[in-house]
Amino acid sequence: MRRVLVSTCLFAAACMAQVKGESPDGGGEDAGSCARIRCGDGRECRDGRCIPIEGSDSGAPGLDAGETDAANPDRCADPARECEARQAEDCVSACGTAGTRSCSAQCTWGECVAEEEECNGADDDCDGDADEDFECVQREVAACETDCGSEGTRTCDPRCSLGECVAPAEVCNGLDDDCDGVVDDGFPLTITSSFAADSDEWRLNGNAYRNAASGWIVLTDAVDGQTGSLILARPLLANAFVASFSVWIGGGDGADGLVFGVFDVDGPEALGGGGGGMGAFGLAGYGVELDTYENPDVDPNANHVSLYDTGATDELATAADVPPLRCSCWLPVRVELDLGRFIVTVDGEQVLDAAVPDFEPYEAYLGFTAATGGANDVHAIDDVTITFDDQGCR
Ligand SMILES: [Ca+2]
Ligand SMILES: [Ca+2]
Ligand SMILES: [Ca+2]
Ligand SMILES: [Ca+2]
Repeated sequence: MRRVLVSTCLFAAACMAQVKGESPDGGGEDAGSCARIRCGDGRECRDGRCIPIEGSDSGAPGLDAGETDAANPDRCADPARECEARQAEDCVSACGTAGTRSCSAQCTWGECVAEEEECNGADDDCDGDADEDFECVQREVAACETDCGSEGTRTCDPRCSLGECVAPAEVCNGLDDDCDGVVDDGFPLTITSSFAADSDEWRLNGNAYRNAASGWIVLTDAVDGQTGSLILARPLLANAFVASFSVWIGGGDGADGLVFGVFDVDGPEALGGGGGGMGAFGLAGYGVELDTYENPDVDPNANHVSLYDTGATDELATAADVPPLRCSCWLPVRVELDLGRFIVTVDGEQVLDAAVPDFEPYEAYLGFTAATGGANDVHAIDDVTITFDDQGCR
């Protein structure tokens, strides 16, 4: 009964008086009730206030008795009004961010007000700048100068605080980019050769040739008086490396042996003296010999490994008890150089660990030499891998 009355005489004070059963002249405690305005959708006027109708889902704040009424009764009473006074709602701001708008006293929506700036990489408050109230724009990366003067990068963290200036990776430019105190360092290099095809990476000298059918390098055949070498075509800094390769020695009557050299020479045409010189004699530098012929007064036996000065042929260290070198098989050999210290492994067995006194790294031509004399063997090389930790800019 009450709702029927409200719906048929919405805006008249007299009608409200009917509802409340009081005098239609608007006097007494009824004065200023919500009878003169229309409560919003889902609301009804009760005891002078607009309150939600029971069961309605409208939560919009309403209008107290006497408000808006005086300010603009016509507009707020208009069924086409935009909103209820004091109402507020979410909206999309002019720059597309979330905002809020409030209903004016004239029951029209006010401007959508953007939220305050937050640290989120976006321009929340529509002033054209993102995260301008913070130290930096979230996750933005900016250039900075590192402690060593190179150009680094600095990333704005999730809390809009500037992170550390991070140095870049080292590049070849004559500068210490990564601030480790060394210019143009940290360039590893690996050389891998299977000799399956001709390559300019290595130079063949003397009697050496590539066995094209089999894909390996023959330094000497089992023929007396041969000398051959296989030398990397470019010089590399002999500082620290690991070289692994396979050697094949046999097929003849046993001479003279094979050398892995770190030659301090002018070019890849290096080829030293034959016979007991094993193709390395006279070439400056250091080498590891696999010696298969006992030269009287010089060698301990016909199956030994030595570290020696190839220029002076002085043996610096010798291992006389080593696996058979003339096995007519592919024998794996590993030579590790670490600033003058040579560690040699033959067929999985470490045979030598010796240092060159006062070693200083030098630009070296790495390679292999071998020779025959009055006796001979096939000396062959295959599957070479040489790994350097750091070769600088090359
Ligand atoms: Ca902003
Ligand atoms: Ca922001
Ligand atoms: Ca550096
Ligand atoms: Ca650099």
